[in-house]
Amino acid sequence: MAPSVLSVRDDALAVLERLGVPASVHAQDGLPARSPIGGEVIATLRPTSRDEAAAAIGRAAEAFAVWRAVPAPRRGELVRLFGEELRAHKADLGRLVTLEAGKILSEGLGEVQEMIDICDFAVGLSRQLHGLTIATERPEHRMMEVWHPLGVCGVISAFNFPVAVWAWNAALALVCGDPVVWKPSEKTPLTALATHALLERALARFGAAPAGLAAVLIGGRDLGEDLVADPRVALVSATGSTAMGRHVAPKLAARFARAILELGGNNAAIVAPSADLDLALRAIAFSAMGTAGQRCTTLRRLFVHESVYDALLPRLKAAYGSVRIGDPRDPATLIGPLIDNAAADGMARALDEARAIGATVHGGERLRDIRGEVAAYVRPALVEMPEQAGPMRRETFAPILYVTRYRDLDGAIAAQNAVAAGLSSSIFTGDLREAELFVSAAGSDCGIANVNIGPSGAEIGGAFGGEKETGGGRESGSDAWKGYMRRATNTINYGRTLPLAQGVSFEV
Ligand code: UN1
Repeated sequence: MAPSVLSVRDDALAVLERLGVPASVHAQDGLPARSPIGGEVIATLRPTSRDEAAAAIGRAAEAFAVWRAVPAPRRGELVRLFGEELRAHKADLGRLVTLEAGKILSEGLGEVQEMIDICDFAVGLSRQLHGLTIATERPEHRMMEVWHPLGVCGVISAFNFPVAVWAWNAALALVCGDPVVWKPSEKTPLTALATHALLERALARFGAAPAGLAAVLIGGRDLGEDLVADPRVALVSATGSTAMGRHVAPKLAARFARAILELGGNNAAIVAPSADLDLALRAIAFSAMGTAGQRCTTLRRLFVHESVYDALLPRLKAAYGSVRIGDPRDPATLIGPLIDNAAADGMARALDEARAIGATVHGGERLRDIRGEVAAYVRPALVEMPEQAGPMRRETFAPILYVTRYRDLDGAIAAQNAVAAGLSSSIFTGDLREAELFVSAAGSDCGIANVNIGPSGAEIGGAFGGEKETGGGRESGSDAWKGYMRRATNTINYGRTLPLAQGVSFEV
């Protein structure tokens, strides 16, 4: 389908129809769903009322009583069918991600691939929700732990990964026996509805799932607040800003609900003297400029050893000056629009602040000739900083890469760790000692620490998340599934005596 033939709106409406999103979502006055490509309204959606949200949570709680008793491998079958739907509709859903979130086509498709991958992972996991058998100190006893479904899982997701991050949570939650109630970003409701429509197809093919097992709430912040406050929601997995996490975490803690928080990142890379500069250049370009700098894992700070600074910087500047920016539907484009004007304004403010403390800014200008005032296209900014200070110390959700020189690696690692967030990090080096130091306990303090690849683009097989103000939650691979289940320790006495632990004697 040639991008020039259809308007963004017609393109999106055709995709929505093919994906089976019911026409009833289109309302006269309601929430506008906009495309960042040209700022146009694609559809107007009827928001979910708070009563409807409460009812959806109630249905999910009822579904839990049924779903938790379905054998886990059977639950995996539902996720397998959902993965099949995603495979069959990858092109359409990927395109909708491009149209609604502004990602370039290959990243839109990549997002759906990430959903497929987590479904595959979860299907395998559905036969591996293992507990331990533990040596007991008492004769004729056996001690073991069992993992049980936890309850209704609320998912609050952000615009930048409008569907993949939900899938990381939902695929695991569903095999773990938990219903899922989803509050997507109000900036990306259409991809959420399309994903939900595909899940409904899988549910119909599965046949035996309880009604209310999965729901999507379309609307603003109040619906997220309701998920956080509702005692029937056992776990809330929330992705977004640290400010959002600071608001949500105490509310969940107050009712002892579980939280999985994936908040801000201020991710760094270190380029050491022995780095392969060709490789580092490509990794930096993708990590810092890809997705228009709007990934949680985007590279935002670069520490370059003084011996290679003058070799690397001109090449980086050339890459920043020549990267193709424009309509993300054009296969030649590498950088699409920012999500909205507010994002472009935030970027401009951060660059002004950097200039005021002596930085040299390359690029970073608003490109008003691409789609005028409504769409927010910018040239990514490469900012040479005299030292780590000012806006370099915080996350601005835009393509800004702050660069500074370093002399010794310990100092660079300390500087890397000296910010509030702790999501992702990397080092480019050919020196084994440097690489090992970086990934050691004395090295990067982030949840993700890479060697010779950039900080963004994590695979689903690893646990995803970070420390400090990133929130400490883990999603996706490894044993992140344990966050969606409750652990019971069982001790079973198959003898005829009652030995007490710790040698206590209590004869009555
Ligand atoms: C996010 O930016 O919210 O590592 C998630 C990555 C992706 C996920 C990012 N797999 O960049």
